[in-house]
Amino acid sequence: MPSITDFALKTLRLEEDSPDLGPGVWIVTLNRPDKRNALNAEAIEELVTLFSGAARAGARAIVLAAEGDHFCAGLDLVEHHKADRTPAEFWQLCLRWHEAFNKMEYGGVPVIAALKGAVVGGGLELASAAHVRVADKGTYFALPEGQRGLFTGGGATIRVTDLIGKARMVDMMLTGRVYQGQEAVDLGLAQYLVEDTFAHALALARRCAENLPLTNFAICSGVSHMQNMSALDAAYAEACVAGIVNTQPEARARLAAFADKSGARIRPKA
Ligand code: 1HE
Repeated sequence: MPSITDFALKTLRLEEDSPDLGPGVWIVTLNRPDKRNALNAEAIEELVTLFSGAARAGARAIVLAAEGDHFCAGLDLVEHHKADRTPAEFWQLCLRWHEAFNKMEYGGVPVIAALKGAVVGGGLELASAAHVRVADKGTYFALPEGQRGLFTGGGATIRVTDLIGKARMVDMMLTGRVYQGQEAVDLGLAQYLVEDTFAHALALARRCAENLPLTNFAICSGVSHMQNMSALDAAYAEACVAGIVNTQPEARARLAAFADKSGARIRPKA
């Protein structure tokens, strides 16, 4: 089977297995800064490839970063305009967006998005498929689809609505409302507001990479799957996943450390 590093990426940059990053920590960088990292069809295919294979290729945590001043300007509107797509063609394209973002959300590897500047339209759809979003004071979130005569096609109706609720989602789409700063964090669009989003995302990724891979796999796929189920089925699935994860032999040393009092205790922040 070809390795991820065999693919010549054009719209993304991948750094992996660097001693500077830590074992299993990958950096995936959106790399079309001249186009504000707008997602063309090629970028979506590269995201599908990368996130489909990351777990099997040994990724233990991924920072999703961006080159330039903006995280992502969403759908490549110029490509879309020039392609003059039919409804069927755009439907198919949206399925590839879903494939890419589902591979991120359900792929089992923690993805930490280091946000900055515009996180708009499809850029917000991409960010909302990450497990953790880190923003700075210049980061802003919007869904300009309404203004452009468009509709979301990369999962915002599901993921952004999950994050902020239906009423705010519809308001963002109808009125072009922009959220930023602490308000965006309070609403759930990001979990952290920091000075240096890349440094913070990398620190979080390193911390996640210290967890056992099976535990991360369960967190970064199980929680999402269980949300899609009825409460009764989710409880059953949770017990089943816990049955596997909580008896993994790799966890025994960690449990032994707690039992012999050498393991770290959980304390409130100083
Ligand atoms: C683009 C795109 C793009 C920039 N597609 N080329 N998304 C939007 O409606 C957001 C559209 N973009 C913007 O509002 C602004 O570009 C930004 C706020 C993100 C950045 O502004 P700025 O002043 O730094 O850059 P700019 O001068 O507007 O653009 C610089 C270049 O990036 C320019 O290309 P150039 O070749 O003329 O230099 C722009 O054309 C290009 N560029 N954004 C294509 N989005 C699955 S459905 C999802 C539906 C959606 O995502 S709709 C929301 C689309």
